[in-house]
Amino acid sequence: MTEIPKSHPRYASLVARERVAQGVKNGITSTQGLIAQGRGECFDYLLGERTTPSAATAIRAAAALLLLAKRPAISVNGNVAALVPVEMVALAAALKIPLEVNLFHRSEERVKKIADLLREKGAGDVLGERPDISVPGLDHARALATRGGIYDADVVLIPLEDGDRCEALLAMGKKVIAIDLNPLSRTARKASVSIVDNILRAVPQLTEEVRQLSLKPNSDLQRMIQEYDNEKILREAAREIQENLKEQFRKLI
Ligand code: PTJ
Repeated sequence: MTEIPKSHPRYASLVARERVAQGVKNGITSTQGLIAQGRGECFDYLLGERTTPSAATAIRAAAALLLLAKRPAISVNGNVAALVPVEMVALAAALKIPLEVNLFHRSEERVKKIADLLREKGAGDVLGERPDISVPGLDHARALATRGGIYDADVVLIPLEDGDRCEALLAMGKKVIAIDLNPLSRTARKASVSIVDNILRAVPQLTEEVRQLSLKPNSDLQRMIQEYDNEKILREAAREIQENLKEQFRKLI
């Protein structure tokens, strides 16, 4: 990996790039994952590379939803595994649930490499290597699922995904939590809770919220979910981008 000095003004962004590039070299991330990372970087730039107030609200609602779920599940793809393997293991441990590998550009070799990486980072149970059922309505490999995992879950966390599976999981009656820097993406627009933030910042924050909210009574969490309005959160995310751009252009012009 290229050594990035901590003093570099674009340290976090360059480290993320290195992780995804290394993920491709190690056979964990698809080559298409590089393009997805580039698109994400662009939206992060528009957001001002920070967890905005609307994203913080969505993260809190997501934590409440995961804690109230009877069977929550977490999906991991090649970009997620490259960027935040340790952090995903910590989130799964805080919720006491397995991680499930699910890929769009699926190869059995890549599924195994990701599952091995997660186990190496401390994951107890990793699903996805032996899918035994399909999510209805999808004609691609993302349909593959595991009974007892995503297939039977009532709440599913799907970071960095295209919109198809989000819609198919919703059609199965599940609640879906997305992490996606693009507030205009199909996933973000359809999800029950859309966290418009970089996964690097969002997942540690989500784990922290899970730990804190687990100390609260269920009635408090239920109230939080009742009061949560995802359309309003997306409108706020759009406004936060607008405000940031106005400020940046004011400096430029
Ligand atoms: O490993 P695979 O085969 O399952 O493939 C994974 C990718 C990400 C390649 C696949 O799911 C894909 O093509 O996704 P899309 O359609 O490019 O959507 C990914 C979304 O995640 C885009 O809206 C990006 O803006 C967003 N994104 C990219 N990087 C980040 C991100 N969101 C949060 N944090 C990021 N670091």
